Amino acid sequence: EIAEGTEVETDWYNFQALDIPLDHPARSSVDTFFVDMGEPETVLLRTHTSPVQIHLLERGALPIYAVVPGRVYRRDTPDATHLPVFHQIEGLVVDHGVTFGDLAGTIDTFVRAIFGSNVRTRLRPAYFPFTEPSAEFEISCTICDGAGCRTCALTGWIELGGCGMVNPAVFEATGVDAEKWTGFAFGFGIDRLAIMRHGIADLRSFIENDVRFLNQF
Ligand code: 2NM
Repeated sequence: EIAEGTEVETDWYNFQALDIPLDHPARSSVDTFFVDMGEPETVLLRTHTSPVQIHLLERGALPIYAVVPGRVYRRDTPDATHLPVFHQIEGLVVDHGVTFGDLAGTIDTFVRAIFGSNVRTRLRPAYFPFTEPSAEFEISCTICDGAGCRTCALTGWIELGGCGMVNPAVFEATGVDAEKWTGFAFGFGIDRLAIMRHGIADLRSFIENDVRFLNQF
């Protein structure tokens, strides 16, 4: 399923149901665009596409095999690597007996389809409130093939996104029985992916509407 939600969300779907604590930095007005709708609920422009997954889980139609592409908003000053409006794609699988191995295989398959079958992937331990365990996934550097260069800061690896096994707290918040179902989720920025895939120097090229840029695609 390709799931699309709305760009305006409530605090519950964007933060609370994802187990993001009240004092988490992502919640601050430094990072989030709030929409002034008055009481009773805090309304905002979604900062990630994860609230769409909360709606999918709440719907209760299991199993779930979904990708969620869409526009997201964060209060960043535009520069070569940041735009206040950008795009993510996230994936969510919930079924009986879903494992971390299924997650690793899915990411590996996806990355090879985008970048070619020579590209290698690896997972590094990380922390997200909504997954446990969590990892960042990296690909072997598409510029130097892992040897180490300026693009990958001599490491041979480039971070693409985050992933993990859905935190049982998220199942609990959405009414899914965590004793019966397990799941994984992953997410990353599409704009950054496109930049690497096509060797684009500056994210702002995407929104300047220069036909010399656009005609290349
Ligand atoms: C990420 C990284 C890790 C994620 C988790 C969920 C949900 F709702 F199922 F819990 N949605 N998306 C997730 C997990 C997203 O993006 C960096």
